[in-house]
Amino acid sequence: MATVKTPKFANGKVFAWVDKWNRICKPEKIVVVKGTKEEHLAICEMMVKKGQFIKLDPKKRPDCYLARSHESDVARVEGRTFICSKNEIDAGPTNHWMDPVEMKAKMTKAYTGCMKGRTMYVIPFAMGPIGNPITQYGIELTDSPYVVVNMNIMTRTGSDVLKHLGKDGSFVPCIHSVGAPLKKGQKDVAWPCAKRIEDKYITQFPEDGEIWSFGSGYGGNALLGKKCFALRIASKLAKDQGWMAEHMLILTLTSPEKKQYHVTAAFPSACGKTNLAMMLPKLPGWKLQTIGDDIAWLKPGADGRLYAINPENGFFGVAPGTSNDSNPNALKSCKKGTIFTNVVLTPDGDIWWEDMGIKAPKEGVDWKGNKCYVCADDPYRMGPKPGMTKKEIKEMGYVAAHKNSRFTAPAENCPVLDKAGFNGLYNGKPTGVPIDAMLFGGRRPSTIPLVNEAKSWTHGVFLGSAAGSEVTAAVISDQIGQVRRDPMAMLPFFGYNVCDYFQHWLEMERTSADASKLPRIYFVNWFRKTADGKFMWPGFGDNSRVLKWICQRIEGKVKANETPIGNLPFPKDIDLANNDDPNPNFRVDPKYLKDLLTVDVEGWKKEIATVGASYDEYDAKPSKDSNVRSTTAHRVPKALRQVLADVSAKLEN
Ligand code: OXD
Ligand code: MN
Repeated sequence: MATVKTPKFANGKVFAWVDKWNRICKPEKIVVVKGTKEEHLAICEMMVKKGQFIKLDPKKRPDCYLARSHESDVARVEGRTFICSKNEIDAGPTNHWMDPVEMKAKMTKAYTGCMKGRTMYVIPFAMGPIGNPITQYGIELTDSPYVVVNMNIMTRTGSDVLKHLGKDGSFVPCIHSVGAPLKKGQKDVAWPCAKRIEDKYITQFPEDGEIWSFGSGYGGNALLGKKCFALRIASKLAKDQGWMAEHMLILTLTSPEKKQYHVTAAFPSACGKTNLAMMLPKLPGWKLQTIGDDIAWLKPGADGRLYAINPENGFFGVAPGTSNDSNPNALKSCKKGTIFTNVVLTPDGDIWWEDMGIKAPKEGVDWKGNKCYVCADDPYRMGPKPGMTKKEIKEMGYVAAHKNSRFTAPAENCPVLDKAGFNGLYNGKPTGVPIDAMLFGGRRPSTIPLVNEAKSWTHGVFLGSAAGSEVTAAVISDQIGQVRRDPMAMLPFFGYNVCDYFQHWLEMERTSADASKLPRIYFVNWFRKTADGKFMWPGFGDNSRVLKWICQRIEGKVKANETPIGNLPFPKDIDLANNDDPNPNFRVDPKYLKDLLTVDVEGWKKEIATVGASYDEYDAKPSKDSNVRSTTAHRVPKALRQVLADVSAKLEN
């Protein structure tokens, strides 16, 4: 079959990238994405005609669509995600590795003819506001119109990017295919992808700065600006260039005295970053605004402060659990122009999911496309057959919306968006916003206190390196619910060796123009439970009580309890104003405060032992699958080992 003509591009490198893959993938047609609303909606409508999208009721949800993925393609595939650096040791013990030459040969075979019968879209995209000095650019080639319209929401796409790149501007080249060529006359399926997990590849080549993805259409695997570029490739660029690419939300907090604070927070996937980023503070007089909910790029300023931008343009949020109680601003963000994936379709052309705080329709269509019905004894649940009880549904493990079902919503819909910060501006200058505090956290039912302040930058890096969390449905895994170490919430996203990453964090202090201006570091845990499984802290809007304490610490207005693990609040210093929600689940029970703010010495001894074991593992292996002890290993920095030893010694006394 003859190759279609490669379109002309002013930028020779863009032409070369498109031309190379045109010859290999053999698409039927090539479309260069302009990034206009008309084009976006025309692609969505084309997908409706092909049965790949369902258009939602335009009155209830203007310009909104529902997609249902293949059952094999519902989350990130960490087991098929590779960092292909030249040397295995540079991928490090948290990453799967393959030799880049071998991987390229293997994947080129898979890509050969893979777009037959399909359109190749060329998506020029910006990670960050176009023209901002922190922003970076990419070109993603894909045969998935679902990817195009999601990229339109999640990044700034189209002709403006090409214009900005000019004749020789640089970009991160990305290639993506669903890996499902069509024979002549063959009808397409609703969600094309490679069905077998071993045929999917999410591959980063950090030294070439290239991303090759094959076989999956799921967001984190296929929207290559997000995890692959803004975290894996960017983390390597950041290390080489002295900045940071982190799995962090960014928010702006304004106190009743009108003082502004900027806070970032790194929590693992599906642990409430979107909820915290858009939270409605319970504390009177406090205002919170959103800059980003997933990724922060931070650059050191000449004044020693770290300045952050959100490289994204939308929210790829977890649907179940998002409700008017937990996150009304997220629900408002998906009122228009949103793509829903794997949620329930209601008979009136709207969507529904578990824990949406909205009664289930009498019947609907579940994420697999099968009918589902309201539960007999709980109007907020759905089951696969009429009249089923909550217990029966739970025992079957049935959910009507997939646990990792998502909404892709434009950031501009968010009612509390900090527009200037989102546009990378601070005091009218394109610097990004200066960060006052950085939070780490995770889902930890025991041991970890509500909030713990690091005693120094190095201690903060230690706290981040020691982060752990229960595994969630955001990844295809047989370990869901078990605690795994997830340093800085970056475990699935390091673009290089985790030990070097720790060292890079330490270097940010050593190389700072004024290290006293670096953000203060905190470890938070909203997820502590009693022995009988009840949450001890309401979370959501009540987290403003913790943020206030953090601001007071920054201002030097409140003392802390200096313990072996870090500085904890005295219970009396957690402001309990406005603690009168009629629903006890959304009220702080003061009887738990003491437990939430006391060091569980025995629990911490075990914690320290497991952190030590994770360090030993990081020291020992060149990559995740290797059984060979590396002779030239990259080691966990001595400074972090020293903190571990110090905390351990103090716990013994
Ligand atoms: C995400 C993730 O989608 O972390 O943001 O998995
Ligand atoms: Mn994430």
